[in-house]
Amino acid sequence: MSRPDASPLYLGLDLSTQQLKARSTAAIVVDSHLETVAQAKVDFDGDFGAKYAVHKGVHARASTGEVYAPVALWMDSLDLVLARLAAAMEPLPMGRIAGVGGAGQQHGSVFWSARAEELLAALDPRRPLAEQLAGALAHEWSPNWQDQSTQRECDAFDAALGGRERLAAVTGSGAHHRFTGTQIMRLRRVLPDMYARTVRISLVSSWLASALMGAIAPLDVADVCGMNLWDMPNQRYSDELLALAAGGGKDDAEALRAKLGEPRIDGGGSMGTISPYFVSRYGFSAGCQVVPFTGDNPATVLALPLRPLDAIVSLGTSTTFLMNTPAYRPDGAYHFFNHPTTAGHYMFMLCYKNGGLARERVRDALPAPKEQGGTGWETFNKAVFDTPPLGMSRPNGHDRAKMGLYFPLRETVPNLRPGTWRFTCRSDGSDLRQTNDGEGWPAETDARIITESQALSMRLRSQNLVHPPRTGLPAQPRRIYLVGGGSVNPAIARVVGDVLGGADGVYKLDVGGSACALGGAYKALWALERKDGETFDELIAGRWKEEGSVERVDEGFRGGTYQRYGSVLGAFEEMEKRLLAEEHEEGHGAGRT
Ligand code: XUL
Repeated sequence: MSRPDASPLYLGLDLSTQQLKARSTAAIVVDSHLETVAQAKVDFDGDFGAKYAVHKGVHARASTGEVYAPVALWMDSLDLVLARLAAAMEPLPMGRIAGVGGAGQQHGSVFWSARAEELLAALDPRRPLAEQLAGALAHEWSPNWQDQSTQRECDAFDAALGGRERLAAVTGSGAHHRFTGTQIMRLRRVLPDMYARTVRISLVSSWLASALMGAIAPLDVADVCGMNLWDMPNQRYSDELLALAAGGGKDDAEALRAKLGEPRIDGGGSMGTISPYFVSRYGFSAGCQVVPFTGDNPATVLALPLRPLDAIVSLGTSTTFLMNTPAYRPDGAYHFFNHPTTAGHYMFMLCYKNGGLARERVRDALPAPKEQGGTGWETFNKAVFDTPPLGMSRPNGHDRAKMGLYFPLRETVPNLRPGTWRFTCRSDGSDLRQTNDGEGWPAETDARIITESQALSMRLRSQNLVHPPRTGLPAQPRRIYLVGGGSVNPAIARVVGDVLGGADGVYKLDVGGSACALGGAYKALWALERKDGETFDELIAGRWKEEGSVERVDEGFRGGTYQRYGSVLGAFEEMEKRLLAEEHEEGHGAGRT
């Protein structure tokens, strides 16, 4: 009789609002060879919409800009996703799961009461979490990353150290509505009793780890950087910023430091074993380890062996550009976080508001083909392929390069009001001019220009982080991985390759439902199986099978074309500067996202 397989399995959980379509909790179990053996999912609206009256997993209050989620919904989701997972694992026992890792939406926070530790430690496996942990919360809501209620606090944060760029130099980001420091500062102002009752504050990632451990888990090394409170160059909380969020005084700052607790600097290893609640209720083994959980974006860079010089472009409703880099070059328009696993490395992130939605608007404005009722992506893609780079039919003649900004929503990168602007310049980037309304170009040209301009913005902001991948090549990423809804679009893949290059090509990353849950599972594997000094990338690269995980969708770097875009990069930056200056003069530059 053959002995049952007892080799270890690793579970990754994701609690976020940004999964491809669903706002959900996802669970993925992998084996030591990175093969997925089981998956389960809970949909916040579909499974709990009636009980919690949430829309896309949250409540929104238009009058204040607040967006927040009921923490009890996450407790119910955790119970349900594990029940579904245990069923999906059959006939494999949950007891083979050696480690749990995972991800939570960034910036969101949970405010614990004085009874938290006691209630977490005494969970009764016969009753659901939500029934037992209500008293563990000082605030039943968690501010969500889509919240916009903290303008006043953002202004204070940006001013605190002598300007937004200085704040970015210290914390890796300028002030943002969603960042936890500004959220804590506001909640202290509007709910002072709640703040006073709060004994500990978790981020969503450490909240999830806490629930699983039955004890409050430390904040994670990458996620702690999404608060505007962590001093990146010195790798400690900023005393000034703690004091600002906490109410001014030194004692207030110390009280907030105690509520947050010191983060765990090692992204690997174990934080402790899983709580007996999950052992009795779902069949986990008592020795199952909980590893540090991280933010959903940091977890995404762990869904594959992402080397320095590789980039991920996530093409959803919004666009996110992620890189693993040893360089720290902060700027008020983007983000640097500590890398979730590799000390001395950073995760660079650009977060655009206007991505897929803006492209859809351009698509819908295209003349509809006669045989169809409306315009689809085929029409958009044909227009992209039929239009030459920068819309220049005769690049060496008198044709001018075309570029534009298409922002249905107020953008963060750069911080510019909604609008559509079209510009042209000479092929060497000189003589930049705005086209007047009505004398622009045909709608078909917009399809190419919006796609290029979105990529040009990413190239502009990442240019100082890349170097030549091989002698003889210009500085550029080595590989570019596309994820999200837009990653299946061949025209976007082509333009990404044209503009951003990618010496080893452009790839579509196919990680199933949740890149973050997968990243969490890989992180658990690395955290528990790493040898002395073995990095995440080394361990995962050794076991990763490209086949089935990625598909090459474009050759990437094309000599000549790549340089042509390089020639107009300065003009692109100048276009943004002019529009920012215009907005400043008109005096409506107050918004921020
Ligand atoms: C990143 C951000 C979002 C959330 C989504 O700064 O706010 O991507 O992490 O869950």
